[in-house]
Amino acid sequence: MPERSKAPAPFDVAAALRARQVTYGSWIQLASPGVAEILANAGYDWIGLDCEHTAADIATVEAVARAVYGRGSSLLVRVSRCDTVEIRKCLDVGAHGVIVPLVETVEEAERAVAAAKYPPRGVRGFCFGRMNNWGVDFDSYVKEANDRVAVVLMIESKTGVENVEKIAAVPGVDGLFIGPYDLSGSYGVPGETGHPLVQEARLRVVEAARKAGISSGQHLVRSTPEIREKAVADGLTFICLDGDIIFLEQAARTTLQTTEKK
Ligand code: 3PY
Ligand code: MG
Repeated sequence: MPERSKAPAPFDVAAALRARQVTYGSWIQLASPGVAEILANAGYDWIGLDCEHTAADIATVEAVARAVYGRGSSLLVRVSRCDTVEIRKCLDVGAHGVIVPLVETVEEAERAVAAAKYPPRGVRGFCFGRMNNWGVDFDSYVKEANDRVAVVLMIESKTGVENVEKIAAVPGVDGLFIGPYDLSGSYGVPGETGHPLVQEARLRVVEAARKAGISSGQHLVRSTPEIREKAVADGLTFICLDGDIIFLEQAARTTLQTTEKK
């Protein structure tokens, strides 16, 4: 049987996180595979699909994984919670890594890592599935998955910040992702992401990641050139730029506002 040609490999986001290489991703909240295709075509290193605050479910993850496939970007899924089964299912339908919200303790960090890794490093179950080309690439996938699958943990509460040095040191954690909005709520200044308490917490996360030799990142929800430059200057390397709803809303509004109505 002739060998079918293979699609180009996705960006190795796990390696980039461990190398503390600056990468740029974007964010999907509209649960649309078409949006994923557009963002991947635009050249983002990785695409974050939000299943925590949106209608996206496991069928969406599979559809978006298919949309991203072969376009060079990797797909990270922000799961709805730190749950072994949810993490496993996202990886099995083709995500290249997970972003786990609201991690506050070493125990939660260890649970997230274990869910994403095959034994002996973790508890991920084996099967034939989308992630290994329906079993055709089972052996090579199993061999590489523990290093290729990215585990990013969100630090977005006071408790998480207080434990961040221990969380960052958990083997298998590739990056920490700051949640400025939830941090602001947790520090009693809801919505004030620029508040000194939030900024201090943010820099503590960056420093903990640096000391542990992993990346730290943040969703720059409405980014400007200054905000992007400051993020890199502050030591962030895993940078999420805007996202589908921001791009769409801004372009829709600007287009109409700059249209002369007759
Ligand atoms: C937060 O700011 O809480 C987030 O989760 C951003 O993605
Ligand atoms: Mg959050």
